[in-house]
Amino acid sequence: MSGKTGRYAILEQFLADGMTYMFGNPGTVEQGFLDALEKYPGLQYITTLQETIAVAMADAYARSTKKPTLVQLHSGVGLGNGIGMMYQAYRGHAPLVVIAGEAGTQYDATDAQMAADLVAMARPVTKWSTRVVHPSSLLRVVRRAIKIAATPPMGPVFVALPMDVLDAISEERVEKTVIPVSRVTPSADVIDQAAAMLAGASRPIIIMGDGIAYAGAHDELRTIAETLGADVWGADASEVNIPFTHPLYKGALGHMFGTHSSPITSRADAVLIAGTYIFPEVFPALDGVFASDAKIVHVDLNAYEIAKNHRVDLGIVADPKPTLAAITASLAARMNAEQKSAARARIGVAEKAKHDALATALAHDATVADRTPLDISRFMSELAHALPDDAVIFDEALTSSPALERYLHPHLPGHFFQTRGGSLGVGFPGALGLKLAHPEKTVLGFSGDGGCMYTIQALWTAVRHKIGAKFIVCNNQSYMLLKLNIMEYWKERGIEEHTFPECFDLQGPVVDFAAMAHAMGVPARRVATPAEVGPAIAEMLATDGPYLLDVVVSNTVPGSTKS
Ligand SMILES: Cc1ncc(C[n+]2csc(CCOP(=O)(O)OP(=O)(O)O)c2C)c(N)n1
Repeated sequence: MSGKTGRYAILEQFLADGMTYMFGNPGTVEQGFLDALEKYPGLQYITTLQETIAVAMADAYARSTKKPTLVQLHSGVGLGNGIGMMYQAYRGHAPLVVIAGEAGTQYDATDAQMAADLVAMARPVTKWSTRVVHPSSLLRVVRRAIKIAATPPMGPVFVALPMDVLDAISEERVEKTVIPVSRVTPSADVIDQAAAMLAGASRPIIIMGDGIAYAGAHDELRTIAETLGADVWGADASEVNIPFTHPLYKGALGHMFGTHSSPITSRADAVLIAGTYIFPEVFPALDGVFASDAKIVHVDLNAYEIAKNHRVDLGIVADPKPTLAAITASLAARMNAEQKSAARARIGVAEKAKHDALATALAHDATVADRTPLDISRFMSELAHALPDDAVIFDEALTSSPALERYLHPHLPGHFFQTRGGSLGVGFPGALGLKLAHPEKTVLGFSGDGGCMYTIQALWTAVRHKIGAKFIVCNNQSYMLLKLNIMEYWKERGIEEHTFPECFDLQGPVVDFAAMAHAMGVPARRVATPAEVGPAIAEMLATDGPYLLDVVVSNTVPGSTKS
C-alpha cells in the first residue's frame, strides 16, 4: 500500500474485512474517503437521510449476518443524531463499526465550528471509542476496532477520523482482521455440576435470550428443554431462539415489569439461564425473583452478565451451543426413569396449555374478524395465508405483535427480528437492512404509526437503492403501548382510571402514510375495511420493489373504557 493516502487504505481495510456496505449520511469532513469510494465498487455507500436510519439499517444487517458492519456519521452533529440507535445496537450486541470524520488534528486548538469531543460522545454507547491521531496507526486502530466489535459479547465501536490523518501517506499493510474464536466449552466436571443441579427438578424453567441465536444453539436449546421438560421463557429474546410454536416455549417474560415475571421465575425449583441476562425489564423486581432453595445455572459468553443482579449457583462463561449439548448428554446419563417420565409428562401439560390458549385467542379473533375499524388479527390471518414460509420479518408492531406472532408463528432461525434496546424507529430501516442481507427473500417490516414516524425517510433509501422490502404500518392512531403501561402504573399505585395523557394520542392530525410513501416514490395503499385486506396484500406481494400498506386499525384500548 506504499504511497497510498489513508483515505484509500482505510477503504481497502474495510474491503479486506468483507464489508460491502457503508451505511451513512455524508458531510464535508468525510469528503476525502467518500471521494475515494468510487475506486472501490465492492463497497457500496447506502445513502440515508437521517443518521438514525443509517445506524438502524446497519443494526439489522449486522444482526442478520453476524458480521462487522460499517456506519459513517458526520462529525458531532451526525454522531449526536445516531446515538439513540447506537444505544440500541449496544444493548442488542450488534457489531457496528461507526466512523465519523473530523476537520483534522491540526485544528484541535482552534475549537472552531463542528469541533466536538466525538470520542466522549460515543463512549457510553460503544464497547470502545477512539480517535486515530497518527497515520502510522490508522489501520492498526481500525483493525482493533473491528476485532472488538466482532468479539462476543459483540457491540458497536467508534473511530474518529481526522482529515489530516487520512490525507497523509499510509505505510501500513492491509491485512484481514483476526476475530478470536470463542467456541468455549467448559470442562467435564463443570458440566456434571450443572447437570446435577438440574436433573432432579420438578419445576424447571429455562430463561433464554438472543445469545442462543448468536451461537446457533437452537437445536441444543430445544433438546435440553425437552430433556428436562422445562418451560422456556425469553428475556432479551428478540429472534427465533426456539420455534415460537414449540410446546415448551411460553413467550417473553416481558420488557417492562418485574411484577409480571417474578411470579413465574419464583415458582421454579431449578433455573437454567442461557444466552441472556437477568432481567432486561425496565422496572425489574429487585429481590425474590428466585425461590431461596432453587438451583440457578447461568451459561453465557458474556461474563459481565452472569450473577450481575441475583444469586447464581453455577456461572459458566462458555458458548451455549457446545455447553448445552454437553449438559444434555450428562442429564441423559444422570436422570432416572422416573425423572425422565416426569419430564415427558410436563411436555404433555405444556402442549395442551399452549393448544388451549391458542384456540381461545383464535376464537376471540373470529368474533372481531369482520369489524370496521379493523382488528389487526384479521390482517395478520390473511397475510399468513399469502406469505411464503421463508419470509423474513422485522417486527416493531409493538401492541400488534401478539397477533403477528399468533398467525405468522416465527419458527425459522434468522427469519424474525424484533426491536431490542427500546429505541423506536427500527422497524422500517430494520427491514431494509434485512433485505440487503437476504435480497432473494420476501422481507417485511412492521411498525406502529408512532414508531415509523421516527424514521419514515427510510422509504426514500428503499427507492434510491432499489431495496424491495415491504412496509406495514399498524396504524392505531396512538402510542398504544404507553396507554397500556400507564394503566399498569395506575393499578400499582391505586390511582383511579382516568383519561390518558393527551400526548399519547396521535389522532390530530391523522397521518396519511400512503401519501407519504407516494411522495418518496413507494407505491402504497390504505386498508381500512376487512374487504380491502386481501386485495391489498396480493398487490403488495405482486409488486416488484418496495411497497407500503397503511393498515388502519381500532384505537380502542384493551381493558379500558377511556380512549
Ligand atoms: C426513541 C424513542 N422515543 C420514545 C419512546 C417511548 N415509547 C415507547 S412505546 C411508544 C409508543 C409506540 O407507539 P406505536 O409505534 O404507534 O405502537 P403502539 O404502541 O401504538 O402499538 C413510545 C413513544 C421510545 N421507546 N423510543
